[in-house]
Amino acid sequence: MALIDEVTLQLKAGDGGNGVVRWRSEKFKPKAGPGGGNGGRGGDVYAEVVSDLGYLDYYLHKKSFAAQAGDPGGKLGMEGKNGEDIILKFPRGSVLINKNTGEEMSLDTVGEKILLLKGGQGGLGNQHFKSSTNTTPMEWTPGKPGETAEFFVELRLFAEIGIIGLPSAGKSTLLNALTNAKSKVAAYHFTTLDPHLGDMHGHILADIPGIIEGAADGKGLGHKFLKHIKRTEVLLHVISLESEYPFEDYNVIRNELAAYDKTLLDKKELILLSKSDAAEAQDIEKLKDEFAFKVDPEKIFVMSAYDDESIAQVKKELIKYLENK
Ligand SMILES: Nc1nc2c(ncn2[C@@H]2O[C@H](COP(=O)(O)OP(=O)(O)O)[C@@H](O)[C@H]2O)c(=O)[nH]1
Ligand SMILES: [Mg+2]
Repeated sequence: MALIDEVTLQLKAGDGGNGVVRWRSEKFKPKAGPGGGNGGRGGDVYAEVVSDLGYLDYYLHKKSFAAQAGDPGGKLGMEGKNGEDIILKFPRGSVLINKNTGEEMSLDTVGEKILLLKGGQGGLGNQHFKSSTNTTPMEWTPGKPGETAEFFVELRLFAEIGIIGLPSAGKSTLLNALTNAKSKVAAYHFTTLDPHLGDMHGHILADIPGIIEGAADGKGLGHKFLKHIKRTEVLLHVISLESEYPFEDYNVIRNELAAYDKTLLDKKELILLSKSDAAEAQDIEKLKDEFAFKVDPEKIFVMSAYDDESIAQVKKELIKYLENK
């Protein structure tokens, strides 16, 4: 599932129906009195917050939506039917900006419904204008137009953990192992063109691909992804034990973070040494000791995607860490 993280939508609430001029009729008296009804109200446009983080995909092809207009008034004083509302769904974590008014709304609570645009009032029919001095009113008013606006929607990832590391370190594999996500895994670089999210018992993890040497200067797709990291609380740095120089790999990524934004280095940092099946136990211990100069030992994890027990262990430790931090 590719995650679409921003979209611009053209939205319109329904116009109010027009008021009308109608006459009640009696025998031999065609204009027995005014009977033109008021127009119906136009439908409103609402946003509803859903938990499906991939929901912005829905707006990939259709970007303009309009609520129904109100019907014109009827005869015998009948009011026109109101237009139907439309409800557009957006994932939790979306921020909607009404580009006409500048108003910004954060959609944070699943199930919440927010009014985006109000439908127009219906116009008045000639019956409304009847009075003792005006028994055959010809007046009517048109319905008011529904509000219309362009909305910029941005999904701000509320991932608690951003998974970072060099290409092929095993980030996607880790995300898939720990969560319900189905991130593409492959033996070549840049398989992941969008950040992928997964849910680990209520904790959202994001696979942040594309950080390579030079990413902060716009090399590769790095920039696009670095901005996502700003929003995550904890960085889980994946380092492959297959690598000849794991410590250098670590520094390459740390340097890119710093070059992009120094404050990224202040984020809570966890280290995961991946592909433990590809290394000797004593080498792993040695490396752990080296990393212990940088990070608390209890924040260094070791895992092999081929070892279910190590996956379960990492999952348990991560959840414990997240719940106590
Ligand atoms: N031997 C071994 N290979 C792994 C392990 N985890 C991932 N890989 C392989 O490493 C390659 C890159 O993994 P991927 O998850 O796509 O890395 P990413 O680029 O960081 O997302 C793939 O061929 C995976 O099958 C592991 O624990 N052990
Ligand atoms: Mg990947």
